[in-house]
Amino acid sequence: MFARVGLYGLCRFDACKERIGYIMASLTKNPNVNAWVDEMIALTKPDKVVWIDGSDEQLDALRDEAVSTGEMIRLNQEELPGCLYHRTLPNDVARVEDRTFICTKKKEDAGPTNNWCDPEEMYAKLTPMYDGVMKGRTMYVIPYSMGPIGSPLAKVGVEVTDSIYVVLNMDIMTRMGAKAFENLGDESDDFVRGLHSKADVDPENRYIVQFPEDNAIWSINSAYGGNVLLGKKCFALRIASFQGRNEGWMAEHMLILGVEKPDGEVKYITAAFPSACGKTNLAMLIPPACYTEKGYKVWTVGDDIAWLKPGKDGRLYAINPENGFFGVAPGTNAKSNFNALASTKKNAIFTNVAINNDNMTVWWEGLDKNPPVNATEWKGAVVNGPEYVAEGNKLAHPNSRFTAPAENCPCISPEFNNPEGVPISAMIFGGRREKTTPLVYQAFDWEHGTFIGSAVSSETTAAAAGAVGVLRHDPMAMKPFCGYHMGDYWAHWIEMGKILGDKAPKIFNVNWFKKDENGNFMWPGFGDNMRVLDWIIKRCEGTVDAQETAIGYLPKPEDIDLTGIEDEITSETMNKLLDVDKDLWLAEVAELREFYKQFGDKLPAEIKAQLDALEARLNG
Ligand code: OXD
Ligand code: MN
Repeated sequence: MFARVGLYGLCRFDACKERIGYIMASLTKNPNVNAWVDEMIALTKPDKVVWIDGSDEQLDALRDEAVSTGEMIRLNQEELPGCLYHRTLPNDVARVEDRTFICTKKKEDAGPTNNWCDPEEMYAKLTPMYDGVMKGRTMYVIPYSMGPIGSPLAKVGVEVTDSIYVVLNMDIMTRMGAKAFENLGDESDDFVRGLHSKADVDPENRYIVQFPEDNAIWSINSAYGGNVLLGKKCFALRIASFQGRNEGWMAEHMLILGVEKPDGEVKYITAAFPSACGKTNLAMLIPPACYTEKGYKVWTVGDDIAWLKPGKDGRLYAINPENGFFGVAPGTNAKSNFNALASTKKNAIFTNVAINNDNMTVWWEGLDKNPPVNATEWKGAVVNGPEYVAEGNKLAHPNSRFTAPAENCPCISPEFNNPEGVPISAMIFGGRREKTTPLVYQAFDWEHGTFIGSAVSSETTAAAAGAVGVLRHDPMAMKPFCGYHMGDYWAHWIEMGKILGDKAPKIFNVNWFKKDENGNFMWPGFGDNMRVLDWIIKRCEGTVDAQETAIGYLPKPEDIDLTGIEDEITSETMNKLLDVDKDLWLAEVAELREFYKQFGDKLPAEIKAQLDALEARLNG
């Protein structure tokens, strides 16, 4: 069934050699990889080990196996060719921040925003849990590259897992298979070691643990994407942010998009918003007619993660380390995000959405107004969709997901695979804020922009377990993802600004979610966000003026192009969207002062000075 099956000659553990009947031969001569995989085999004791070479033949066999065991369901192959469905346990539907740890030797290196445990203690706690956990199961050894193969910014990981779902998702989300070892070579030890077992999917013993000093990730008792696709949050953000600090680059929770102007020039922008605040939508935006008619176009480079490094010309360049999108399904429709929906039409995996049993297609809240009558809801019960919804139930879990190959995306950037990345002109921060934060404003300079990033807060969503709608601080949208002390992270940002000097991208803050006194959103969002991007680009080019306020540079109302939506956005609404309310901002300053206290001595003096300066300007 598999491409290469044979006796595994490299196993250095006699006990495991005896017990394991057959194992696929290792795909690499790299002794560091082989020694580590041997160690993981000895620990978890799988019945069988399969190295993932990434061939179609092998992946097809795995798909068939997952379908035959019921782990996955094959969807309508005419309407959704190559698409599969998977459902996780109801207790396992989101990232679990309270069970996510950064294990550095010194507690202060993890900082107050991370759960910390001494690495020795954590290894001692987890090792017995992994001991023999793969007995009766197959271990899949997944080599993968984060970033285009051959890119100087790319990095290699190896994940061992007992889940075919993980293998098939990693195939979409990363450059997976033997080719990843080409990047690593036969000697290097520079790869991230990821150990995953779904074990019993026991929430009480669920752990998502990063050991940044060991380049290692251990995840157990979960099968939900954000906890188990170890290339994504665990590696490309938590471990990579730690690596980036040591190596002079940045790993950020940011989308990357290119705006092509009528003259053909493309300006690249990154944006950091907390989970489920519309990064995928902004990354794939379709501009309103008044822009497309002039020849504007938006290209997607990434929707979730950016790795950024100064290039030879001194500018900041970004790659998307991922190869696909792990997007939130509910709310995605032809109007909100045509391109994301189009990306899910082939070779995609759907997790925890609803199934239309009549034609084996998928449905979620916000897809359209017609829930399927003969539906299977996300937990697996067959229900009458319209009645079920009318009773106030959700057919799809609010954090249900699609995993879709980037190459499916109609607006994927021609630079997506460029190993050098794309040069960044602007970086945007934002969150969901009903009040206080205006539609858009620009930082005075990089240091002020770093302060603005450190002050990001947002009303919570369903992407992480816990209450929804509560305001929480989420600096740079990295609170759940920064692999080291947040104060050191801000210092690294300030340091990067010094290196970039006047070539640094300009920094902005946006808020698509401001509400009026009746609780209605004032800004239409989605494609209309192009109007804000346009102002941002003009600011980068120095072709539009701004009003200097206490919080930064704000647009003059007439400089946001409202062609086609003048009726919706009256000048009164625009004034409210751009309002800077002194009292609300002074309350924000007081609240930030409290928030920063936890960082103690590690709060960079520059951030403190920015806060003081903001207060003085507000009072001035
Ligand atoms: C995600 C998240 O899945 O941020 O991207 O939670
Ligand atoms: Mn994310």
